Amino acid sequence: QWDNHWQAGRSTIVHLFEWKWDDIADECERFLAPKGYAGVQISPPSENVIVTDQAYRPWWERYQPISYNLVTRSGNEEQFINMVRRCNNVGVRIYADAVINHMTGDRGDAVGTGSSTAATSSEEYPAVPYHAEHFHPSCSVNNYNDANNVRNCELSGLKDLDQSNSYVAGKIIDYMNKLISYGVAGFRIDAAKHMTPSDLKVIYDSLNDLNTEYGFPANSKPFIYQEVIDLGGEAVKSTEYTDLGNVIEFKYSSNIGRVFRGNDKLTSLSNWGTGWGFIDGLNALVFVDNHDNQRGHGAGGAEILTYKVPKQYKMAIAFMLAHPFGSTQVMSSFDFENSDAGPPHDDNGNILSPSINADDTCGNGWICEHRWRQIYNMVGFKNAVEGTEVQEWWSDGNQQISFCRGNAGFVAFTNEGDLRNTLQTCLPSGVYCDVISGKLDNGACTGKSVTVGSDGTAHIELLSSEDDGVLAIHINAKQ
Ligand code: AAO
Repeated sequence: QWDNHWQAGRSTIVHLFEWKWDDIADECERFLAPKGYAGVQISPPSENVIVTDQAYRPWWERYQPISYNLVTRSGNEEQFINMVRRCNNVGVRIYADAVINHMTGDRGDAVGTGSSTAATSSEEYPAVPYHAEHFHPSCSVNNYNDANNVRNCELSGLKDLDQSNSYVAGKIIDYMNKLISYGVAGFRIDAAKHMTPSDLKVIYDSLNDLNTEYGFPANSKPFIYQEVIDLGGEAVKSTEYTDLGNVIEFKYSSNIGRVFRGNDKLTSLSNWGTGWGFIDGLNALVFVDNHDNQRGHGAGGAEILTYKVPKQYKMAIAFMLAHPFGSTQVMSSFDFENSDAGPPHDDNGNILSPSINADDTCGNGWICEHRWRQIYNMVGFKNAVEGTEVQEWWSDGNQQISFCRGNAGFVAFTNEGDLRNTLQTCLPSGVYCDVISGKLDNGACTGKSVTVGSDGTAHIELLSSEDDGVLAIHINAKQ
């Protein structure tokens, strides 16, 4: 449950938030595999309620399941199966967002994306089926100092399933095992904080091994990463869940945002990791932002960096991918102005596909951060330096840092002032292409080149006027 099943030479999960299954399959083949991405987190595949009382269908309707049928705005069961097969065929793993804490909010007589109906006010979900006896009595999550309140009441008014009930656990296990049979590599466990660890253990222990037909070795357990928001000071601790699988370390997201927004010094990153109060890196799934905190949901508030602050955002992502801590995840967004607005869609509410521009970026309202050169090239950096440690940490004592990853890669940052210095890169002598300002194209560098001498040092120049505040070179980008 801790093995993320990334293939050798691959790393990082990209969250293709609200993407359609057919588009994800195309993306695995045409972009993710060639660029070295290891996997995709998909939006919840379970049938959700259709929200009809808003000006548009919000993204968050997908966090209100009405059944475990695989029919959503992203596609149907056949398209799901096809996506997982095609992505696995090119070595890209699929991780499903499992919404198993609750069903819908109180939405009267409701209809789902696969035409299932529910009498939500009386907790009747015939397409599972769940009845009122399968839910906790109604009360609101309103006291994060009380673990019972957090776990046994309703998060945002969402009908709270009782996972200690063996029938409920059985339905959840059947749903997750169906996804495993179709070739998924693991699960994000939504709202894990709102479920009791011992109940989750029963569910996880009943999951099948990964399906060997999709290239997983025999006896492989699904990768589990649990959404437990723990910034400190509350009753529920992330460490209650680390014995069960990985946990999303939200302190990572808020702290990296604070530092790269300039509210702390880059030099303070020298002990990044458990030195910052994070859980152990082997247990942690980390990101700069996710689909909640990029829009003010969840936790982290104004500290969180997003695509809307591109220079600092790319620096924070570059640092995350240059540093060995945690299983890394990259957010891929659609453009939004309103925190409720759903993905780009046509007049009938059908999700639009991203268009792909000549320079690899997306259009049609999709941001596709994972297609930004500075981001996918840092996935390449991470893959090139796999298995090495941070060495030769240098800082100016303030807002400039650099470090090596073994003898395989070197990265430098400035968040204030011009960096002009001769620094140790730890690389064999030669000319390297900076994969941030450009890329190696048929042996020619489209950006800055760095000449490393026989003693491993190089003159590094990174000016505050440049588009990006980071420079990165590695052994696979030698000219
Ligand atoms: C929607 C509507 C609601 C409506 C409901 C039912 O927006 O108005 O009541 O339907 O009809 C998503 C959306 C919700 C949406 C829901 C269902 O975000 O707006 O509700 O779908 O459609 C908590 C949970 C965490 C959760 C997060 C959003 O602990 O699990 O809230 N995230 C997941 C998903 C998310 C999804 C759900 C769960 C539900 O990622 O997309 O919701 O499936 C504190 C706590 C956190 C807590 C936050 C926010 O955070 O620690 O645990 O997250 O509050 O309530 C400082 C503190 C920090 C604190 C924060 C905010 O930063 O340090 O700890 O302040 O107070």
